[in-house]
Amino acid sequence: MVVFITGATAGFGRAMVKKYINAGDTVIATGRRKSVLDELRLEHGERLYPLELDIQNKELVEKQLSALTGDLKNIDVLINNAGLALGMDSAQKATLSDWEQMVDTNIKGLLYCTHAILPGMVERGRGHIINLGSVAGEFPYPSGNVYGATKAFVHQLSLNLRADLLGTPVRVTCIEPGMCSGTEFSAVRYKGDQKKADAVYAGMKALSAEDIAETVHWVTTRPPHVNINVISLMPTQQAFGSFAVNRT
Ligand code: NDP
Ligand code: 8X3
Repeated sequence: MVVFITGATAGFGRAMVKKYINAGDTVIATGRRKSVLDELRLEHGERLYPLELDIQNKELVEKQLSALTGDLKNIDVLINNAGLALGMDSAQKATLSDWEQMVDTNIKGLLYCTHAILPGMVERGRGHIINLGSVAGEFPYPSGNVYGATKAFVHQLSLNLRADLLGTPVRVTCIEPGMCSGTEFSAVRYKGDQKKADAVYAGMKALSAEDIAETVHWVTTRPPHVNINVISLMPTQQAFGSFAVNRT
């Protein structure tokens, strides 16, 4: 299979690269950090095709995707994984540029990649799109505001793609994890404050990037007649709380 992974330079994406390469697949690994992509190429060899890509840039996504040649054009699996949370402020205190970057990456970037790759999947009569949502797209929490909303978009888009793709063999799955440590997610959210980032996972065993890679790989290796719509997964040590009440 040819597997196209956004956000392959860290966290889930990097673990997925390893999983698919070890399974014998060809991986197009994308991200903004060229130095990390070069490292990945050295580590994994010629079945790893590095592609420097900022998914917020519509023209660049279209250009890079249309420049793929040979077998690399025939993408079997698109993993829309790149994404981020920025800031942990309540909505009334949040920074507008943080909101914009989350929308531009988690929503618009995902759409640019999907728009560029999906028609070819339908034409070739095979393909699978994996979208990385989050439990934050289903369950609201304080300061989750725009991040959670972008992931709610990812959830609904995934289901709506299924509706449009009925009658084609192309499959769509939304993977919605809870807390996952060992990635750059919280350091990015806290803008480099590693102490705050580490505190998020203190005293509990979170999911790992390998857990997510394993899940994604399992989803994409089901027989062609099976479409897993949504998988929501959490650490055993994470669950739901009660409604908040402001008593006066
Ligand atoms: P990381 O921060 O470790 O990795 C994010 C990846 O996205 C990096 O490879 C980064 O690469 C890439 N990326 C960010 N912005 C862009 C951009 N504009 N263009 C291209 N690539 C970009 O995060 P995780 O691995 O933890 O998270 C992966 C996905 O899973 C995200 O969508 C996240 O929202 C979601 N998720 C994470 C959870 C968690 O607890 N960790 C839980 C639930 C969902 P580079 O900087 O090189 O561009
Ligand atoms: C990341 C999981 O719980 O930090 O999407 O929102 S959470």
